[in-house]
Amino acid sequence: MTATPHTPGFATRAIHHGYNPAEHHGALVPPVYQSATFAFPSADFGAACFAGEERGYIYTRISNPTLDLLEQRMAVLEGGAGAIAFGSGMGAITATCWTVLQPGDEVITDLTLYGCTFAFFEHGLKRFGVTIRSVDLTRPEALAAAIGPRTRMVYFETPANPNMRLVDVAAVCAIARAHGALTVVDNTYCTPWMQRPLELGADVVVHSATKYLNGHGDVTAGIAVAADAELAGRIRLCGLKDMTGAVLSPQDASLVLRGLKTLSLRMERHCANAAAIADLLASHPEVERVYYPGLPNDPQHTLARRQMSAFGGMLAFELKGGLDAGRRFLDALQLVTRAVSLGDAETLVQHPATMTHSTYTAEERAAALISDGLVRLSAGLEEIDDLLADLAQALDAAAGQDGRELTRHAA
Ligand code: 4LM
Repeated sequence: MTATPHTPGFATRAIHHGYNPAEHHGALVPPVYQSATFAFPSADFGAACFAGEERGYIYTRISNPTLDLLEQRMAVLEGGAGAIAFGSGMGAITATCWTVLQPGDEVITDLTLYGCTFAFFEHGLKRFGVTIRSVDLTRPEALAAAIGPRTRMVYFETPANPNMRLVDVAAVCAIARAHGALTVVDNTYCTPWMQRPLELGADVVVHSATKYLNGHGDVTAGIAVAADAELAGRIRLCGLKDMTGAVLSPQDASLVLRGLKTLSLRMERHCANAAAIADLLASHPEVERVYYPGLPNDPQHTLARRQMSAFGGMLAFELKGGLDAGRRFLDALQLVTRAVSLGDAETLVQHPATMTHSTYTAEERAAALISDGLVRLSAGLEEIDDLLADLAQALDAAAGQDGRELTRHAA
């Protein structure tokens, strides 16, 4: 009787997949191949590599052994056929689009996108003859009504940055596929630890690896993972090599590999801290509304339970005092850090309308359902009591109350 082969779990793969120390002089930590170019053993071998007849490293803008390991690990964690590493999340997004889009194509996006992704589509791609149409993808029937023969790509984030809108990945992918369109999902907020869009029918997943995947705020990086090996190959040779050149440095790839080793542990803590912060905010009299899919009364709680295995480390909220109260809140914080980006060990708070989403005009922001008073929070890894105390005193300051009184009703 032969034993069924054991499939390693997520955390094990994030630590071990694709690397055998015995093949590297026993080095426990994968070496950094800090080399831009690679020597060919002969002219014929070099030519064969260029022709795609031999598998060999040529030049780091195409591939590199350290990047290769990161790509293999991300492909297996997302359940894809191939991954391509980039120097930033925007590199991954733009390279994917440059690979598959032609003038005359249409892209359907959700109403809400990260600010620079919106700017790339709306102020960038449009100049090259691509039509961008924003549709409320939280209602799959709206996509079914809007999609047409020119629609080449459906693109969204779930949860969306910054207002936490959730899109039903399986429903949207099914409609896109039936119309011959590719679905590209930005999985930055979730990471494959808690959501795997390729398993729900998406064609490409993109990431800002700057965020949770690296997790330590010291690298900008991006990843695209394709369900199909042929598409992954085209994104590498067209989108990365020729169209953007947005290559990740081997040193930075090794930092992302280090980050991946603790992804599971970190995500558990990010999620637990976010849940406790959401509870504090939801019960605070100065808070108008909390956007966090883990709250049982959140309109998208059921969908979150269906397609995510946890509720994540991100949330957003509006204060009763609007924009002015938000400014007072941000300025009163002492431990929680005022900064853009997300997924770091430090809890970060920022104001989308004047920071990450200031690429939108006021009208565009209103259409994207991003209110001027919205505050976004990325729950870090600090002790939760310290975070709750700082947030409570800042909420009190935002309301113009005395700090000690405030802390009492937050308890
Ligand atoms: C931020 N975000 O929100 P690079 N996709 C998503 C993102 O949140 C981001 C990118 C792509 C923020 C940066 C300042 C959902 C970035 C772009 O920054 O190019 O790695 O990723 O605070």
